[in-house]
Amino acid sequence: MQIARETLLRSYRAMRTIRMFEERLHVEFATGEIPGFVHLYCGEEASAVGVCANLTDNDTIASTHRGHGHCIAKGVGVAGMMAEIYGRSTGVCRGKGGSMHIADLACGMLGANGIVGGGPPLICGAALSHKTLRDGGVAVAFYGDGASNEGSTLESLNLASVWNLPAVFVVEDNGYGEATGASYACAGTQGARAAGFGMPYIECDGSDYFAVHQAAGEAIAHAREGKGPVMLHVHLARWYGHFEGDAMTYRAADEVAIAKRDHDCLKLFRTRVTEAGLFEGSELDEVDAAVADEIEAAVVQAKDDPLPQSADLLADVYVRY
Ligand SMILES: Cc1ncc(C[n+]2csc(CCOP(=O)(O)OP(=O)(O)O)c2C)c(N)n1
Ligand SMILES: [Mg+2]
Repeated sequence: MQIARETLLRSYRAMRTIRMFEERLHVEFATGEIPGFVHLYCGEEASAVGVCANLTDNDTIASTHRGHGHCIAKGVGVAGMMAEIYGRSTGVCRGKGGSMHIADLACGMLGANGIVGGGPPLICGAALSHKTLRDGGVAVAFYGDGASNEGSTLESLNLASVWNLPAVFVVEDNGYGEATGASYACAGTQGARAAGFGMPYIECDGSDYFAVHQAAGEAIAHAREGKGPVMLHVHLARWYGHFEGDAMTYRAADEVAIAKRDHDCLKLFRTRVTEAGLFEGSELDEVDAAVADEIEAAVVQAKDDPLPQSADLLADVYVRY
């Protein structure tokens, strides 16, 4: 499939933004200025971006505790995200959500989620809304291999199937749930699970933006055409620990080095588009420089922004319908 040049450039920028956002957080978190936990998405960028390149603001996604990449890929602003992570009142959730609860309904980002397996049920609700309102929207849940074993996830697969919902279940399989290997924790295969619930299953290499874009395009088109839910299984590697501070003693010494050398989605993307003559390396370097400036400005601003006032504690927390 031919992907428009503009889409490719936007996708490259989004992947680079995720990479630089996360690498900067890795440095900033170590200073102790960021409250709570952060879980970095570095190495997995092509999954969020390849999927979201097939979505519009009318489509909805639900994310995970490792959610920064999904937010950026769906169009949440970097400055508001950084301020949120620093707990500032200028953050997208006014500083009350933090890293694991970033949401921006204006662009269809229903939220990162500290509850493993929390996204799939939300996506059933969103998909039911799309179907009932006939607005043409598709709802996508990103969740990990660990989350794939949660009862809430398995119930959601069932519900989406029996209700024939316009939903896509993206299993981001990085091989670990915290320190536990997926080969130890996950029975059977993801494909057999999809088949068990009567839905199509597609798998792809998550380091290859083009492969993800193609596979997600097929899955999302299927759901959008009213043919029901699909499971998309994306194979990935995470470059940092489960959380910042994780010594990763459960991983082979060279595992991350090999992933960085052979499966870096940004390097692979650059090689492919420059060899095809679609972009000059210098054009992509300009994007990198612009993103670096954007991240720097976001960090400086976030550190300078005010904390929420205690009088605002309950504002925006409870909603009456
Ligand atoms: C319901 C629930 N159980 C356990 C946890 C603790 N926990 C946080 S992340 C995580 C592992 C999740 O693994 P996976 O779904 O593969 O996502 P990854 O971290 O690999 O991106 C666990 C067990 C939690 N936050 N919520
Ligand atoms: Mg995992």
